Amino acid sequence: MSGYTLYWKPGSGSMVVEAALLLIGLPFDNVRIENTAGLARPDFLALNPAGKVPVLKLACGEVMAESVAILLALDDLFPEARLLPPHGTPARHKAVQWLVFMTANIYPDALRYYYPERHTVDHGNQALDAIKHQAARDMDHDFAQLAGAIEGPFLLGQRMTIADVYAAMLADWHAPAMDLPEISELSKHVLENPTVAEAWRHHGFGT
Ligand SMILES: N[C@@H](CCC(=O)N[C@@H](CS)C(=O)NCC(=O)O)C(=O)O
Repeated sequence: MSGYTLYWKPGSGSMVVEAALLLIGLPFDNVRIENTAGLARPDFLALNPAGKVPVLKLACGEVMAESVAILLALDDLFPEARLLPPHGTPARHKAVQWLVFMTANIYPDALRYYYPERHTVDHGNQALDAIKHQAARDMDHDFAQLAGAIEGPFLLGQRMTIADVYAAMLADWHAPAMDLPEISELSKHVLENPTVAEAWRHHGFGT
């Protein structure tokens, strides 16, 4: 084994980290966490006090959380896998810009949509529906911006990067995004990659 360990949960954002590890060709151990109770256990909180996946333990023993930070670290460590374009290029800057956009906007919007009760002290149906409604509207707005930046079929044109896998993952959480031709085309091309498709299936996406 390479000494890498991925802590993951089905249906979660750990999918993109698993896809990155597979694209690099790096063997890794899996620690599957079933539910929120598993994320709240002291041994997991010792790894990530936020109680969230993905978490990746690196070979040197370093433990990382935050999906985009993990992807950037993997790209630094394994540049030959070309998860992202080379440092110092406009293409890389664009990919990183949109990765940050997605993790800072679409990902939290999706969490608000799926877990509205975590975002209000009022757990009445009306309050929860209002949160979900606004989160869905925000995702529509965010995906429209992302779609406008896609060169086609991938964000940067002909070559897939890990930013495309990230976008496809988030689009799977928000079905209306697929009404945008740029997003549905990107997702279709991402899933044509058998390595990404393996992580997708393993995480129970698209079911
Ligand atoms: N900003 C974090 C968000 C991670 C996150 O919120 N992960 C979710 C799963 S998609 C989680 O673990 N939530 C805790 C829970 O389900 O209780 C990242 O990009 O890694």
